[in-house]
Amino acid sequence: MSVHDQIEDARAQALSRVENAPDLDALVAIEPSLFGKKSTLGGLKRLMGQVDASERAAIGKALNAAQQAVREAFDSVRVTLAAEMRREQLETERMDLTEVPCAPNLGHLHLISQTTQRLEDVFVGMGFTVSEGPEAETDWYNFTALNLPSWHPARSMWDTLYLDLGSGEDVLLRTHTSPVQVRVMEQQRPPIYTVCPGRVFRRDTADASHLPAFHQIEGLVVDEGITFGDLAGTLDEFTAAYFGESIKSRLRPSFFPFTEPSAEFDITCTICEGAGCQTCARTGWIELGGCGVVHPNVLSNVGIDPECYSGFAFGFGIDRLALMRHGISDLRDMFTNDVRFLTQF
Ligand code: FA5
Repeated sequence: MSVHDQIEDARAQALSRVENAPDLDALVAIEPSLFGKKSTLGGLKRLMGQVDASERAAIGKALNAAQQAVREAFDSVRVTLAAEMRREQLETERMDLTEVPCAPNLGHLHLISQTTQRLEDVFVGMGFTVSEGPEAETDWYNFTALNLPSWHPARSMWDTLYLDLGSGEDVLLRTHTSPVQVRVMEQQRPPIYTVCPGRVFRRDTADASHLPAFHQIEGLVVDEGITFGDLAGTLDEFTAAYFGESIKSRLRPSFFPFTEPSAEFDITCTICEGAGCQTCARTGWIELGGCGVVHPNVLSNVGIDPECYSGFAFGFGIDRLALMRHGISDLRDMFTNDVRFLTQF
């Protein structure tokens, strides 16, 4: 075959490969084999040295023309394939912004809010109302009115965070929900049956069962002839309604300046089922709250006659209630905001 025929053949083959490239990626992949040194036309160029000198100019011209024709075809096909690819992309990746996806990834109430609502439901079902009070409190409501005058050593039971407001250490972040009791009794006369949920603050180091900012629900009953037996019965009812019949609870003698007698309310640790673990400090029990018969001094401080009325009060940790109900082993998990944890509830 003459050199001219070989050039023509190589040109036709190259053009055919260009025109039959199925997409842009395939076209770009064959580029080196069309124009590189190892391409057929490149190989023919290397034969130029062996061609008769009289023919060299004509063959060189034919080779250049063939290469140029292949390059022009290549560039034109590349533009067409790129436009095609862009059109396909626009078609497949098109977003219809006029339509809202049918299952948007909605958030939901935090476990603590859900728990608070459930607790409120349980107590409302038992005839209680729901009351609220401020998180920044005065010394009077958080301590003094609760039978804890400034010199009382039991103030050290609560590691208090004071706010740089008012005079001296008068304004603080409430250390418990008990100040709401005082506010309710100031505004309402007995009979009082109320629960007061809310956030409280202490200088406590965070661990599996402690947080520096946590939640409590306070309960307060003031009426004629209320006794410790009413308290015990109410807590039994509550435990069965909230945890189910299988969970055991107990009352342990304790001390709170605003109740007399006072008790600590514990339930079987649901993590280890009583065997002892890190969450229950190896005791098998978890302390959920304190309770007792309202001290006569507290009633007198708000102008309720302790000779006519008596009452009981309790204050439970909501975070610990949620921990026990859902078998969570570490309170800190609730507030690290890991979506994998939060979406489970
Ligand atoms: C009180 O705060 C009393 N006001 C409770 C009370 C109310 C007693 C009415 C009598 C009458 P105490 O400091 O024990 O008590 O806290 C009550 C509950 O809050 C604890 O049992 C526990 O469940 C929870 N709690 C206490 N500290 C923390 C903390 N750092 N993190 C999470 N929960 C806590």
